[in-house]
Amino acid sequence: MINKLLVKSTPTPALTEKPPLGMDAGPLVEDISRHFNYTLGRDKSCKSAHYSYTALALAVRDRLMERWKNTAYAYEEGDTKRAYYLSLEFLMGRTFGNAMLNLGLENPLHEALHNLGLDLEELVESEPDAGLGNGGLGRLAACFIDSCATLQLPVMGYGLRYEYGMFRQNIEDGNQVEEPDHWLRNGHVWEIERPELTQRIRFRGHTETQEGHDRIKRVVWVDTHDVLAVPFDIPIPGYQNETVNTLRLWKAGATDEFDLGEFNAGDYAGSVERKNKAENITMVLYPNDASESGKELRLRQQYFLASASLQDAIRLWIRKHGKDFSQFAEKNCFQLNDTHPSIAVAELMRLLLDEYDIEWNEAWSITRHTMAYTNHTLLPEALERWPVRLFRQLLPRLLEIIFDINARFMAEVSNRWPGDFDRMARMSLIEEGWEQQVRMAYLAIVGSYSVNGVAELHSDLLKQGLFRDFYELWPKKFNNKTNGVTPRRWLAWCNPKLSALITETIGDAWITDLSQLSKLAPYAEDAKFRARWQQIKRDNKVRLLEFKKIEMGTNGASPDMLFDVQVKRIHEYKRQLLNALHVIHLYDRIKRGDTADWTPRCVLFGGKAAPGYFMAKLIIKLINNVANVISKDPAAVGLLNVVFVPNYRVSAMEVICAGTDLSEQISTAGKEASGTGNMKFMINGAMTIGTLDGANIEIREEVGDANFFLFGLTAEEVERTRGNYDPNAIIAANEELSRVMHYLEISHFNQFEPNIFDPIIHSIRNPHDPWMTAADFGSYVQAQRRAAESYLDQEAWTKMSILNTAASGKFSSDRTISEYNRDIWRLEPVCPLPAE
Ligand code: 26Q
Repeated sequence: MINKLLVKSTPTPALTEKPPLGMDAGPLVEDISRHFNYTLGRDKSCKSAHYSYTALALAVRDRLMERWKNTAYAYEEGDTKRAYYLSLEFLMGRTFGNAMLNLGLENPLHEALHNLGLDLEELVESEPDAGLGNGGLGRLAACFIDSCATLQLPVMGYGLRYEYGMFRQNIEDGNQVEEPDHWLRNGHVWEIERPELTQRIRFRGHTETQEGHDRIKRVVWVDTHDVLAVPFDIPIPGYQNETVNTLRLWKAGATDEFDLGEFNAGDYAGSVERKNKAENITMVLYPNDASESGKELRLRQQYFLASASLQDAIRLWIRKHGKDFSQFAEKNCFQLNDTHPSIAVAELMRLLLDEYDIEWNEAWSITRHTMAYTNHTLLPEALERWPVRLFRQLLPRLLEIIFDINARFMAEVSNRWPGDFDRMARMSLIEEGWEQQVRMAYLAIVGSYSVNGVAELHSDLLKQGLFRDFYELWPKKFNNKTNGVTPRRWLAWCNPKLSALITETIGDAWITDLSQLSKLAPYAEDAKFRARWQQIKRDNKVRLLEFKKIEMGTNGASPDMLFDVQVKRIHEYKRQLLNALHVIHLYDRIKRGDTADWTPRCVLFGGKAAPGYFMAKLIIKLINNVANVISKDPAAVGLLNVVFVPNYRVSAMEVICAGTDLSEQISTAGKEASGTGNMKFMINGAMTIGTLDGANIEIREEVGDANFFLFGLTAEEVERTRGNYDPNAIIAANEELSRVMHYLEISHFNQFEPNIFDPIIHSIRNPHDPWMTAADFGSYVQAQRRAAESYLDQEAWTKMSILNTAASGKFSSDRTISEYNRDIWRLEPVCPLPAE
């Protein structure tokens, strides 16, 4: 039934043999117009850029197909080990520019579009972002699969094809208003549906023990409510290397049984309802970047992804090796992007035990040698837990397996620490309490052979804190993989002018070996080179101002101002509030006339708040109100410009990071696992103002402390200060902070909205403020002063900018992925046959 869409007749050579497609302007022109006229059926009356874009994208997609197939054949024939990146999020942004760059089609396409009288930029802009992620973790997955393809590693991404991605953010009256992001409305040219690879996913029902013909007792999971998982494949081209990997996204659909059974029984509405319920699973991305507790639909999504992906990987295995799993662990690895897909540990056990008749010890050994887990958070409250009650209802067989895993694990703990019952309770996969909960991080750790953090500090803190007991038990499991970002999107594509200058100066090897950027360092001393570097930054600032104008119609900033930028999800620990307090302080200085040697500044904020996160939304409102008051005050004109850019997203960052002078990385130390925006800014020549948190530490290490504006308590000092933190004393002792608080307390920014910012005032004055905003205000303001003064010496600033880019090589995701491969996956690179 699942396979009814399979084409029965075997493709003939006549069907599959085709001449290679030309990579020059001529054949491109032909194909673009063929797609426009015939595939899409448009004519000269069609005015919408969308169809021109689609025709263009189809012509480029055609040129990926041959390479895509050849890559698949090479993996299949090579029979080498493969890795699968399981993630609930892939924040891909736009695809076209990246495909064009990686295929080496930039020049011929420019020519082709010129001949067709089309404007490339307009077409590029008409592609909607694929916003299938919240922020850092989802964008990291996107950078990683780009690097895997560039390194020619046999890695497939598995994710969900949400109908609605990250919501669109409007700002109304200073408040965030969410709008659904129906990104698939006009079709998605980059995906290929593969109904023939559909998988069946089971939910609910109950388990029974049955005796088979062979007299062996087996657990069966019966009376289930099944849902189909249909894969949609997206090509992931490597950089000019013939490899095209696959991102496989699952869409949920109803099985036919629903319709038939209930329809015939006369329950039409009931059957449609069930169909909806099935399709709901991949309807929408959860817009929280910390866990959303207890939501059944979210658990359904997680299991749906894990089960479909594992069944698919096993299908690939069986096609080649039959049902012999003895080599499975040596040839397969599943990298779990946080705990979100960690139910995969129990699901692989279920498949091996119940579907393939493997006994427990062997199944467990296979599982433990196949799974690897990456942690992305240090906030204990963000560790995923699911109520046992919900698990029992939705996934009864998986709960049994988790209990079995736990029983054996508890025996192991008690063996190692006899009589240490506290430790057993601490380490149990099941948290006791008024409601039992499954601790997903512990399931992931117990079921994996590798556990990694995403920056040195983060990995160390995991070992000392959150996962200490597990580290004592299995020290060798724990490792660090400092994050990185792809230099293709985050320099070559988003900053064409700087890329051209770099290539002219040191050649183009940096595109696949970012450490080459260190060759730029000597040029920091070259005045002519500096002048060109500075001019490019200025051009990029002009481009950013244009973008800002298009997005929000405002003005008032000039490209000569210091562009001071904080764009990321809105979170208390990321301390946008601290930045806002500094802005108020600058405004206060202007009002007091303390503007000698002033550095004109444009402070740009952007980011989305989780729709249910009250404080984050209030911080957005505060920033907008402050921006509004400042923009209306003639005293601030030319000195200070504050903007909140609505609907921050991947394609916005491409413009923003190229035009930034100062990158704000100001989280409370010990809270930001890594950060990756910090790396994008650095690569594009921004200076960082930041705390010793996440990857900031490594950024500073690479660039040297003279080229980094450091401030704030260390992670250790933060923890030591807790318990005797007295923000009110700090405020009283700091005149500048007192004045800032005064502005807030007299409602200067909310004159007609009484008391709305009281919760913010209280949070700053609260001795239990976990983010210790007041503690770092003084040193933050000093660091900002140093930055402002440095900026006045444009020659010195430009030197630092060059040195930042030159020192950013470490932060390529190619380096990160090479380390994942060296230490965790151990895959051989595979070269596909070249397309003719
Ligand atoms: C979990 C359960 C239910 C609903 C939502 C979630 C959920 C979704 C997304 C929990 C967390 C996230 C995202 C986390 C995230 O983006 N973390 C960031 O990961 C980056 C890549 O490693 C780091 O650089 C950042 O420091 C980290 O905050």
